[in-house]
Amino acid sequence: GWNKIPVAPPDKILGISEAYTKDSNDKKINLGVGAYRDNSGKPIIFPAVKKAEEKLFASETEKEYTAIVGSKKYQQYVKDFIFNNSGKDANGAKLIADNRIVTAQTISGTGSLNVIAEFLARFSASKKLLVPQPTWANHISVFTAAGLEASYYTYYDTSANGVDFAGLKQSLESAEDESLVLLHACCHNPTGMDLTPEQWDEVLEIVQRKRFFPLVDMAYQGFASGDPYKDIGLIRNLNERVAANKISSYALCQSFAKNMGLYGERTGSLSIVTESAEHSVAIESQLKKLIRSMYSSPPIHGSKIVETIFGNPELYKEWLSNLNSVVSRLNTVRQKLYEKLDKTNYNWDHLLSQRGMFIYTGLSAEQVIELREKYSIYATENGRFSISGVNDNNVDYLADAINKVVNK
Ligand code: PLP
Ligand code: TYF
Repeated sequence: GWNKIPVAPPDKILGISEAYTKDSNDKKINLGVGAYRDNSGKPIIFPAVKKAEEKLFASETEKEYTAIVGSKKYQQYVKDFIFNNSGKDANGAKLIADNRIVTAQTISGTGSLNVIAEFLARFSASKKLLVPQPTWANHISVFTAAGLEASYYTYYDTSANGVDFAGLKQSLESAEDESLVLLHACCHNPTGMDLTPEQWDEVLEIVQRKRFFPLVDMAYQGFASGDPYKDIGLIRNLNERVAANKISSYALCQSFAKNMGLYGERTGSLSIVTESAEHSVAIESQLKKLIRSMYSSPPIHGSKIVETIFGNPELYKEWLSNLNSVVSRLNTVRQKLYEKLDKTNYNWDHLLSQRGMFIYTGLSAEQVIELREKYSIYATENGRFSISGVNDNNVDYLADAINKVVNK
């Protein structure tokens, strides 16, 4: 009977928001979930998105289902955006022209990860997936639910607050050939620490030699540099290797949640770069079969916003500028917090090398709990702080609390 169902623990990230909501302290700060807040602490709608919605409201005459893999228009815009780098990636452009990229609109990034996980569980010879230590906790949940076996490769050195590149290479070298390997395209979640282009090149040499299947997760395109086209170095490098027949195929899970602020619209994509146009036909047919039984077809409002923005040069420019402002504020806040932190007993330099929505403080779980219990500052116990929750009104309170907890 149902009375035997155990209570599942709350999600580690979303559980933080629930606890925050219940706190009555008016100084409380939510640094849990990675969702953008402006300088007054409020969520925003990108002005370009609002304008696209106005256009849609005026012109839409139906709410029919879209195709199982989304509209052709959406797929083309996404392919051009990511793989052709809007005309600047000749290798990617050729892959598109040769019908070697299958793209499906998915239920945001998480939905994309689910579809590829189910696909790999059915069709990949290897079920072994290597993920960075640490990674987004939901990666493990999604992949293991689909029946893949996730194991960690070294990524971060917590004592040095930086990437452990020697350890990373060594652990990839010692993994089984032909494994699946998850790579964060930029703004690694939770650490905010990315590899340099030279380091990516070394990693892809190993990936290539060991015939790993790269699975790229790109949830923060644009948040590393402020320009989405500058954040796809990994993809350009992969395309170059695919064009040279050194890597045969790879997959990319992408999301417009953060870089267009479409969070709840659940708008993203899955792309599989294939070995040939014939493979593409078979792979797309299998994706359709999978998606049909999972959720039949994706939601249309978010993808129409994307189509409207990409199809209108003015809105498109405005979107890029909206995104740039968001990223600038995050960088300003990062800098301000850094300046207010006491460096006598703790070196905070790593904050300045981290990019994206998070700072990975290096604080212990005990220190995070103390911040929560004494100061009503909410963050996940791995010491990841979502810095969009920081603003001019609370940065002093936050820095002061951290200084007290660190120096006690
Ligand atoms: N992957 C990573 C690393 C993320 O941090 C997120 C969201 O925070 C996602 C994927 C997917 O997010 P969404 O499903 O909202 O697109
Ligand atoms: O903060 C994070 O890392 C994410 C954010 O449906 C998130 O977990 C929240 C809800 C969701 C997808 C991602």
